[in-house]
Amino acid sequence: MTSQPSVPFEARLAAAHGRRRFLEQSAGTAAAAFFASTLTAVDRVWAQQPAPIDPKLVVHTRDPLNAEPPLADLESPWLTQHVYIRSHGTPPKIVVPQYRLFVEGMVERAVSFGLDDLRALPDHAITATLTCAGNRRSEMKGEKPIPGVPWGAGAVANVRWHGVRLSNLLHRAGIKEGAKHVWFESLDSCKLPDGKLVPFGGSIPLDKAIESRDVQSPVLLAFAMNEKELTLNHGFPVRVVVPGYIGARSVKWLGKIVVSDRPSPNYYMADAYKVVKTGDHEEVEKANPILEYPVNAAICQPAPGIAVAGSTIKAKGYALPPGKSGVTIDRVELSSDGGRTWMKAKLTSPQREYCWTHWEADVPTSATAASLIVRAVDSRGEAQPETTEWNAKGYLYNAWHRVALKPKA
Ligand SMILES: Nc1nc2c(c(=O)[nH]1)N[C@H]1C(S)=C(S)[C@@H](COP(=O)(O)O)O[C@H]1N2
Ligand SMILES: [Mo]
Repeated sequence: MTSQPSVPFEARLAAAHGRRRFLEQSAGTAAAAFFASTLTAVDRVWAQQPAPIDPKLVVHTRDPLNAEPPLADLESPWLTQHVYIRSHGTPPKIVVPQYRLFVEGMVERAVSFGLDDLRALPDHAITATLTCAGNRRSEMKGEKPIPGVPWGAGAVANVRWHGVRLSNLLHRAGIKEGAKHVWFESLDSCKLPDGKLVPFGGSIPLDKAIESRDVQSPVLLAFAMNEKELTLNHGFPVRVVVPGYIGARSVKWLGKIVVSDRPSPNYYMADAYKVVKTGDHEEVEKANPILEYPVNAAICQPAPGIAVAGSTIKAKGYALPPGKSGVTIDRVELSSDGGRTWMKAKLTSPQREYCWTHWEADVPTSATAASLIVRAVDSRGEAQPETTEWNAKGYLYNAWHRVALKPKA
């Protein structure tokens, strides 16, 4: 399992990452010679370049990189073209021929895969929405200011993912009796509050990772998003995609999978990403790690502060069903009178499990209307709540989304 990647594959990678342009600029006439030289040298050069950032994204922090698109860029298309980036540390330097993914722990045989080995496995694609547990944190107001990236409602992306099924690798390794969890460990390096450097990691229950009662697991090891190679910022060369779970469980730059009888002890599983009131050590230790995300919706258009003009206002946005197998968006409702009366929006995209749905509406609006409000209801009849209880880390905010209007003078 140590074959060298072929030249066409290398050329595709170069194109996907804009490396060709970099090489032409920096090496001038030597570019062609550079391309003919060894793959290792080329990849090393690429890996040391700062990863390009989608210019549409609004950057919250540069190091680590955290950025989200303006909401206007999320009202369409269904497959997100401007995908938020949430990184806790520094992306690794990946040298493609040396890359290996290890599978170990409670398995019959520890195995490892090069990138070509992974690509030779049966290909699988899924569409799933990735969303950060901190999405909409900036709206959460309460007891104390909340530290962390002040996300708007743009830390969400619906993506067509291409790769191989996690269960395929697990079955190749053979899962031992008593195994209950699957850990993922990254190749990146993140600085913890105490200054220690650790790789990002987390885990999912084995039930989510393999098929049960003939239902295939949706969990994917992805190489590509929306038909393009993953970029470095999104986890090149391989990332996990766990449909239905908060983004933190979809580990980027995957280096190791460990099968275990307990959840991952990684900081981002055992400490961070929990809903807590005080954040005291004891409370954090007792709380369960967040897995599924809740039902949510946001208005992408109009932008806040728009003046009320006619008798209706055109509104567009997204609605996300909760991350439960088989649950979809049933309806989306809008109100311009503070939630007294509601009208139904038109759903304008597919309604699928693990995927957001787009909606639009012409909302009847009186001259004195001060806000537009949206709420989504899922296929089990559960509605997005009017409020979300404050929590110290600002996670899972899914209260009705409100956009302020400027009433007619
Ligand atoms: N290795 C690694 N994986 C990671 C992270 C990270 O910092 N390092 N961030 C996680 C979080 S919190 C989210 S929301 C998603 C974001 O994925 P994206 O940057 O591709 O949008 O990646 C997850 N996987
Ligand atoms: Mo996240």
